[in-house]
Amino acid sequence: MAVRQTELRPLGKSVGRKEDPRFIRGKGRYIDDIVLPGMLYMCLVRSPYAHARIKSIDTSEAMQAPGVKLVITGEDLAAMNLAWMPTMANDQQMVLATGKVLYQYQEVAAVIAETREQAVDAAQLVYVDYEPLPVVVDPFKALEPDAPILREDREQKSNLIFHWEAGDKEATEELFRNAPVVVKQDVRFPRVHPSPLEPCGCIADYNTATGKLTWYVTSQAPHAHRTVLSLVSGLPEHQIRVISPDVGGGFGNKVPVYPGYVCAVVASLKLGRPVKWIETRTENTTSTGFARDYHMTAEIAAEEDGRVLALRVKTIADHGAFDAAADPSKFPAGLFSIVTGSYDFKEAFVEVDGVYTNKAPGGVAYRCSFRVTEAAYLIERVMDVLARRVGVDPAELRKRNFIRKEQFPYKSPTGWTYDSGDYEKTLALALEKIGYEELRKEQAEKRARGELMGIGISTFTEVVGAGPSHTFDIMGIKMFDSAQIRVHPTGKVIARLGVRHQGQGHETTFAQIIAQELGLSTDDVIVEEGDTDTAPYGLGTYASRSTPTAGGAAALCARRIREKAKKIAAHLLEVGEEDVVFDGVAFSAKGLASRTVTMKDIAFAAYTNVPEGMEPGLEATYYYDPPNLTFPHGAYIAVVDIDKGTGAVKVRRFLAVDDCGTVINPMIVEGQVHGGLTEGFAIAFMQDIPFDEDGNCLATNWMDYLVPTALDTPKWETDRTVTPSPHHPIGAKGVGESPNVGSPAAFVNAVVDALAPLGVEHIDMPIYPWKVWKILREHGVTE
Ligand code: PCD
Repeated sequence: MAVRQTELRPLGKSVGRKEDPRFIRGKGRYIDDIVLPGMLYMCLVRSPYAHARIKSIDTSEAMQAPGVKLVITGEDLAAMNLAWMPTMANDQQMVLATGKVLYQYQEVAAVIAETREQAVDAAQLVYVDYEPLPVVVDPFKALEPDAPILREDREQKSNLIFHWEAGDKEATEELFRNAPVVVKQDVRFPRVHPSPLEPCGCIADYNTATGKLTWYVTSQAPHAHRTVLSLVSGLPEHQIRVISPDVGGGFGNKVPVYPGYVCAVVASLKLGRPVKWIETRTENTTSTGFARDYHMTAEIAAEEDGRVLALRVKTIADHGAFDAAADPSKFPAGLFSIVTGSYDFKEAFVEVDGVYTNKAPGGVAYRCSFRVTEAAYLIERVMDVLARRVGVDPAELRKRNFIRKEQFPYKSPTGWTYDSGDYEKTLALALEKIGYEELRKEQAEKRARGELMGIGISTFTEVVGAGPSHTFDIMGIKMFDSAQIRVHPTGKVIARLGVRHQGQGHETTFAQIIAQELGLSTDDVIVEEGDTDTAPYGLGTYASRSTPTAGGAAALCARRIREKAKKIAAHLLEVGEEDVVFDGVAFSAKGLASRTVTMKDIAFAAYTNVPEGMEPGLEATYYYDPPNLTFPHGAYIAVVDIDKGTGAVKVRRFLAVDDCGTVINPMIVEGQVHGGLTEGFAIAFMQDIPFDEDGNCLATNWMDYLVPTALDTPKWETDRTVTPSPHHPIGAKGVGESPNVGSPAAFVNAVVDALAPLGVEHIDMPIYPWKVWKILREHGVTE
């Protein structure tokens, strides 16, 4: 049950969400709700081919169509030096195609007209003459010596984008040579899509009189977008104001800068009128930031009893036509090297090869700190393979291999320093709560009767909260975050942060942190994000980084205010500053509890009655550069039953025990977990974006790319343990991604466990009923 917003000391309470009244009543203000006077609409012309030379583009008929103001092609952009733009991963990407197209649905021309319908109609009248080229959709084939080289702009000798390694190769080989047990498994993480309810879109509004561009965009990282736009367009940064209004879901899809954004800006600059561009669902699914698409091979070297020694991983990463993953620049494969997970491996060696193919660009961190999901899925899957090989129960195998709580801060063989954790405790709670022993008994009885029941465990560790800035940057922009707090004379507060929520509830949780530190209630604090003209610089919301970074900034910023408040309190109480105590609600004179002043009294005094020589006012800004990332963990258990006739998997129970350190708002954390589990469930059972060999995308909208409904979704059970982060100002770790990161392995492990009596060791996601049915048929279980 949610508690009232007026309560004091709100940290750790399920305060009702401040944003809900407007979202629930349809009063949110999303990008397409904004209508400006004189606004034009843009529609993009896209390629039907996955790889083709552009022989010519004829825009004359489109230009004559009713309402059309402008048609832009790649050649027009080339004349402005804007045909290509940098991606956030040190690659470059075509804005509008020149010379050739590299994936189906690639942006080829932009048509701007008075109405949306006119723009859509006129786009049909742009005639492009294509000469098809050989298509490569399989990343393994793309690496073969005779494969066509896709990126002619890069002087590449092959389609390899990068080769990246972590860990100690020699030491790992050595342990493998002498290991009593070695298991090996190929594991695919399919290409999936973040699919926010609100697709991408923007309005570019250039004022020819002031020279100022106001860019409304559904963005997870408004400041970073402002800087990138300034660098790409040459417009001075202070003449660009980015406003990210309410965001209808982000999930990593709204981190990159897309070609449509640049075209809308160019159109507004040229026409001096606001230009709106909103994607359709198909445009979103086919051309913006896909995720995953990792082909991984893992080997574990272990003792006979299942104690692990070393891990070796080789991965082919399909990045599509441009490397547009928004990864920190030192990490071409993101934070994938967290792949040793919760286990005390002595050594590990990880390799990733990034590859170009004729698919839309991406590799974005869909509810994932830059490839952490792939890593967690892989290790949790192969730990089960090992358990089966050595004949040890998967829960017991995990316990034998956990990093123990005394080992924190723990240095992993691939170079991470885990801040804190108590894996045994979290798993023990999960096993007890789900009734593991009884479930195993039930399973044995069912197996004896030929029924298929499975139990799957995932005890993952995540790494979230990028910075710190000494290691993390995006395009050279260092990763920290910020908060600015202004206390008004009546004790009411406006706080602005450098991040930008998309439904996570920052208006409530960050108000809770600030209210807690200042002795106020969340009612007294308004949190505002997303306007670069008002908010301090920050890197945005993704990678579960807002709480670890901006959450830390909010606490420390409030403490900065409290320091000044204490001085004013001393003045009001007529005692020395050292004699003032704060109990979370009021300031009082030591030993004189009856003489108190509240933050409200102090706020008023800050503007009317400050001690002599003190600067009036009560506000502060804090840029927080965290000393380390935070490492949340969890123990998830899935219980499934498989229908022998149809191969359908029913998730009977799912328990998620999460540990994200200090919890700011338990209700919001539970909501985050429910949402992420629903996505993990969809990934495990129903989502993939396949291509045919001509590069035609076969899942272009929500009829083919399935999004779970309330009917499909299992009932989620949740619980938690609390192991605070030792370095975070309030001990909190991120949590938003954990359920998406941790759950796919639990589902798949459960299905494989159910099918284990048939000798099944692995099934690749998505686990469609027909895949299971085929296995059952091959084994004569079903007709
Ligand atoms: N929290 C609390 N406590 C703790 C932690 C946390 O309370 N300890 C809470 C906070 O404050 C917020 C939330 O919870 O409110 C979350 O957080 P985080 O974890 O920090 O995170 P962020 O940063 O804020 O966010 C991000 C995430 C991500 S990453 C994603 S995908 C997703 C999630 O978030 N997205 C989304 N979730 C969500 N939700 C919603 N509603 N929507 C969306 O969109 Mo990426 O990378 O971008 O891919």
